[in-house]
Amino acid sequence: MRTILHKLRLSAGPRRRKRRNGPAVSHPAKKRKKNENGVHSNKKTNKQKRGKAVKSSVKPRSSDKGQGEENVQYGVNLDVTSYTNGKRETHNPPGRALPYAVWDFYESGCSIRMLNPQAFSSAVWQVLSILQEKFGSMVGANTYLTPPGTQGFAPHYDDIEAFVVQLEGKKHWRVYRPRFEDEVLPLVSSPNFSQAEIGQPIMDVVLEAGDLLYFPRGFIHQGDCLPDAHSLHITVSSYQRNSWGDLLLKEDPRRDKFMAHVQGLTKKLAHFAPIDAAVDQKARDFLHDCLPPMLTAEEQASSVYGAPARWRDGEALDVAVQIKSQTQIRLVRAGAARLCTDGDNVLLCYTTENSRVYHKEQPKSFKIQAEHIDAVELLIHSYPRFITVASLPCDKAAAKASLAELLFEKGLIHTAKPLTAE
Ligand SMILES: O=C(O)CCC(=O)C(=O)O
Ligand SMILES: [Mn+2]
Repeated sequence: MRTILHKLRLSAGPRRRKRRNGPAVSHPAKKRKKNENGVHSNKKTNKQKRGKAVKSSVKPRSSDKGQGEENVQYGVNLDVTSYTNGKRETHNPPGRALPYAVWDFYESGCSIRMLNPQAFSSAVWQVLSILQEKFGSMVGANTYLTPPGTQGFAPHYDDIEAFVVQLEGKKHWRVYRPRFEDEVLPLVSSPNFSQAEIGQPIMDVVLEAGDLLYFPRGFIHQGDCLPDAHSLHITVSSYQRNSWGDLLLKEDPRRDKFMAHVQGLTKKLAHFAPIDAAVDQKARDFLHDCLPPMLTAEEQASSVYGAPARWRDGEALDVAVQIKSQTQIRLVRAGAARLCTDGDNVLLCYTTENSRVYHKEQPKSFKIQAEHIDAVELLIHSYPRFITVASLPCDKAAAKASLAELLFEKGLIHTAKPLTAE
């Protein structure tokens, strides 16, 4: 990595080596997996799995400078790619990538992708290790070096959250929305797409050194170099295979047991979580927000507002309206009242005394005696049916009558027929 960067800086203009026409095709393209864009993988290569791993190259900062010390292997640490006339090719020869040959590829118009720069640069290692701690997920990186006027990769999406930082030169980026629902936040990277498959970009920008571009996994992207500038960028990747879906996909014999346990706990949670209290609070807020019910003329006439009580000659007349045990009653409206618990008390919260001006009145409620609770519940659930006072489930007839009178006075119930004075 150091070697390449170093040389690039020294030779900012085109190199004077004999150039091939177009991308280097003299090396046989290595056979690749179809989906080769998921290159931020934390998976081991087959070579590493076999134990013939690339020599561990994480070294102290001072040794980053050592030229030619790192064993950079094609296909493991570095890819040589091109995308010309809609054709994406990889030109990795077998074996070790030596600067001389890599620069020759670059001069021929190929892009150079370094797959794990953190293993070669302590600066990258440091940044990634800090991000890894902050994100709480694996963080990886690739660097991409692209010659002027070329493109090294076909449009594709990756399976990682991508933070593209432009390090040198410029790159023209086009970013596209996920095309289908099942490509939103995908679990795996895409194959290469043709230009016809991807639609119109939602972002078309040129990044310059120091610029940062973020796109979530699933967003199709392609980057190309303008004729006047090369590009070097690093893509920092995070949250690869880190979703709940990935957790559920883990195959482990203990998974079923674990899932059963989680389900059991989730059910128990409903018992312990103060869901009822939360719903009560929400409902009380709503009852306070409500307009008072607007009664029809008949409803008015059969409610406290139409009761015959009046004042004459210094005396209240017809106060004792006759609610009898056979009087049929119902709430004035569904939703005009709700039983809510408040510590040890049960309150009836109601809307009938609300103002037509928002929150002009305080929330209205009153305490319901234990002997009345079931009866209020029945009234609420019976709406729109009328029920007789006698059918209220209170132990004593007096309790039935006192509840009916209380609710009538508050304007919460009305009778099937207007009441008359005794
Ligand atoms: O630079 C390019 O051509 C593509 C880079 C890319 O796909 C990436 O950074 O994820
Ligand atoms: Mn990509």
